[in-house]
Amino acid sequence: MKGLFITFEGPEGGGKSTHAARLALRLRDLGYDVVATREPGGTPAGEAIRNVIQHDQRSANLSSETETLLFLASRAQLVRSIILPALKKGCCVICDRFTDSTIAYQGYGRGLDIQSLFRLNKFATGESVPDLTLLLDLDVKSGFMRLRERNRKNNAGHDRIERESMMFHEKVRRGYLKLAGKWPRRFRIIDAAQSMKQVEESIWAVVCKRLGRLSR
Ligand code: Z5A
Repeated sequence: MKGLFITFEGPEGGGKSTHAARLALRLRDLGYDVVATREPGGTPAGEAIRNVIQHDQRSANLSSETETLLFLASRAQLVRSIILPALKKGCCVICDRFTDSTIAYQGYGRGLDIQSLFRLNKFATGESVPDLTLLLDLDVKSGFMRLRERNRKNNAGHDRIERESMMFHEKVRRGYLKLAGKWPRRFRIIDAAQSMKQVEESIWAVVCKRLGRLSR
């Protein structure tokens, strides 16, 4: 594939959305063709699924298996209609969450069988794997403090998964760190407790090393 596929991952409030957007801007300023997207969502069907998972009252009692399949349905559509076509054209694709979220949240967090989730991820993505995964790592308490502050400013509440226990989110964070240990070439851990500027520069330093094959 000609393009470059970068994913942002990590526990709540680490700054994924903020830094995915900043990275996209910075690359576009240099003339790179960038497609920025997110999970769940990124397509009309995916955004509808996002709403069902996060905010629809009827999803209050979703089983973990149902929740997993909804995330995978959103992903399957996103890969085929946005990610693969953009990579084939030689774009840089930046995705806010991807396959590792399913392993961290539904696997390590909810306790579903991790090998089955790897197989389901393969089915959903046709085996497209990110070239680089930036894990914005932050302790759970600090992440939730940031989210509370953001939600207060936006007058928003916590969504269904954000309302899970601290223990759940601790398991998710540990799960991510295990994944980063398993694929050290693909993952880069970014200390998200640093200032906004320091995080941005840490990300930039990592990304610059991977831009070689991308044309402007
Ligand atoms: N999920 C899943 O379970 N399984 C899956 O397969 C997939 C997803 C794909 C998606 O939620 C939920 O779906 C997510 C996982 C689950 N669940 N939870 N809980 P989402 O898309 O709505 O949100 P998120 O992906 O979890 O991101 P977030 O919690 O909204 O946070 P963030 O994107 O990492 O952070 P942010 O919005 O960029 O920053 C948060 C605030 O902190 C904001 O006010 C920033 O200005 C501030 N910030 C950011 N960086 C800094 C620094 N360095 N210093 C100070 N303040 C900062």
